[in-house]
Order: sequence, then C-alpha cells, then structure tokens
Amino acid sequence: MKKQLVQVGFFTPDLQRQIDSEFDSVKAELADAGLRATVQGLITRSNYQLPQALLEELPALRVIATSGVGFDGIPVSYAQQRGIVVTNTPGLLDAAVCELGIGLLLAMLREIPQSDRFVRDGAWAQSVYPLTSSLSGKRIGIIGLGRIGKGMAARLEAFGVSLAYSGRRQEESPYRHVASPLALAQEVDVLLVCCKGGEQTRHLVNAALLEALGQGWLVNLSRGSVVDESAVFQALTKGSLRGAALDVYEQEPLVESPLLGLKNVVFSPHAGSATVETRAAMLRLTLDNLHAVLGGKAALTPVPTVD
Ligand code: 8YV
Repeated sequence: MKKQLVQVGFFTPDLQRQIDSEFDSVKAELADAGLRATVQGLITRSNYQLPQALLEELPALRVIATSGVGFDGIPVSYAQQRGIVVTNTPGLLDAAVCELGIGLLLAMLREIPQSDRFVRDGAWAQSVYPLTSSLSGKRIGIIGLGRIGKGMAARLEAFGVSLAYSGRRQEESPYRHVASPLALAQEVDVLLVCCKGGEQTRHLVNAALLEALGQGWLVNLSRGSVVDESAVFQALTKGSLRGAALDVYEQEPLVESPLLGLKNVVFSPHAGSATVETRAAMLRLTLDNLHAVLGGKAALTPVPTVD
C-alpha cells in the first residue's frame, strides 16, 4: 500500500504523476481531519511558504521534504524541535540556476527581450535599435559565494569580466573578498545577488546599497526577500540604476507591481531550476528522502540543524 503524504504547492503534471505513482499524496487544503491526524510525510517545493499552523495540525508528521534547496519558507526550528526531519535537494540545481543567471545577465545588458519586441512590433522599419552594453570588461560583484555564486563566477570568467564578492566569510577562491555588500556595490558595475533568503538577509539590497551601486545593474537569483523592490523601482525610475534582471520577488507570483511597467527590467518567473532534467532529478531525491525516513532509515539530504 502506498504511504500517504500531505502536499503543499503544485508540481508540473509529469512530476505530479511521478509523486502519485509512489505515494498517496493529498493537497493540504483537501486533507480531512483523519488524514491530518495520521499523516507522517509532507512534500512541498521551496517557493512555497509552509505555515507553522499547518504543521501544528499534523501531530504524527515525521518528515518534510522540499523539492528545492532553499528552506527559508519552512519553520525549520519548530519542526526540528518536534523531531520532524526536514530534507532538501542541494547540489542538483546549481547548473540550471547559473544557466538562467547568465541568460538573464546577458538579456539585461544586451536588451534581448526589448530587441525581440522591437523586431516583432515592426519598429525596425522606422529606426535602428539603440546601442546596448557589453558584458566583457564589466566589474561584477557577487553577494554570497555559495554554490550558485561560485557557479556564476566560474561561468563568468569566460566573458572577460573582473570578479569580487562579499559574504560572511572569506572563501577559498581566486576572487577578491570585499568586507561588506555596501563596499562591494561601491566598486562594481553589476551586482549579482546569490545569497540565502531569510530574516538575516531581508532587504540587504536597499536604497543605500543601490545608491552605492549608482549607474549599475542588478541581478537577483536568490530570494525576493533579499531585495527591497520599491527601492529598485525608485532607483530605476530616477535613472540611477540602469537595469535589473529578476527571477524572484517579494510576492510570488508577481502580478501587480510598478516594476512591470518599466522597460529596463527583465523578468523570469522564479524559474532558476525549471528545466525538465533538473526538476526530475530534484523530485527523485525528494521522493527518496521521503521513502527513506518513512521506511525508518536516515534521510539522504537533511537540512542542517538550526537553533
Ligand atoms: C525552485 C528554488 O523555485 O530550490 C530553490 O530554493 O528556489 C528553486 O529551485 C523550486 O523550489 C523548485 O521546486
């Protein structure tokens, strides 16, 4: 008999079929009192918020498995105090996220989406598209030299840029460590946000930091919470910030935002890991974690213990 799960959030149809072939998974909002009282496993994705109130209604819960690397949307400390194992999928999505990061960076500097619209709209018959900016020669600052930050740096080396980073500690790396994100912003052209989300990094990119960046560009591959979107809007409209490329937002999905009206912002829908290959690998590890813990074995990739 298939083991039961409560599910928070949506998976694409193929991935949902995979979940359903291995577990009896019920959406949290449809789980009745009987299921809530007995269910031992919960599956979710890292772009959803998991309310502690829901966990409080699941007294038998033993494992929360998120298909994603971030766990800032999960009340991990509360879960761990209750002895619930929390698992994630580290390492599997770095390449996909970095590929999108390079794509967004180039799309922003070379104005690829805007150029596409220019051709489609027939504007080319009346004028030539204005000149854009080179990536080559730019000074790039990476906030957070974790797996994604390092992956971006390695790929960017091929473009002939200079690289520096800020982070809580100095890493073993060939790149220059700068003491603070503010100092980093002061000396670069492009700021790449690759740090973790959560309370510690909330609005780390704020008006003061954008002021320090000046006539530069911003790319956010991290979490929407790290960037103060209204400060980005102000900086873009007053013409200090030259462009932004955003994959993540303070409110997702992004449907109403003054940013949507600006030409110099390139958007993607929180899609860093969204390739068929990557999401299949992430789900496989997520399901393996659930099978392991529910079968009485150790989790394959538990998140670290938090205080
Ligand atoms: C996805 C992510 O949005 O892993 C993360 O932390 O933000 C992304 O990979 C998602 O979690 C995939 O299900």
